[in-house]
Amino acid sequence: RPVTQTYAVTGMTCEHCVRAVTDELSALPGVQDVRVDLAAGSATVTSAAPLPVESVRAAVDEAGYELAGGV
Ligand code: 9UX
Repeated sequence: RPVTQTYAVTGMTCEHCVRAVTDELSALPGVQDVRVDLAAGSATVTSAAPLPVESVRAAVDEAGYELAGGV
């Protein structure tokens, strides 16, 4: 069944940042839903199976932001 995980993302300061992170995370294989919370600095990702954290980190990096901590 789907897995939902919330990650801390640093560096987002506007809705364009939110869009960039949302788009990159949405492109990962198996991702079904992405909710990015600008105020909280978080991204909540629902996927068909658990995502490798390095895939999530790479997607956030690609968008121009950083995954905080190891999650
Ligand atoms: Mo505008 Mo959000 O440069 O980084 S996209 S603040």
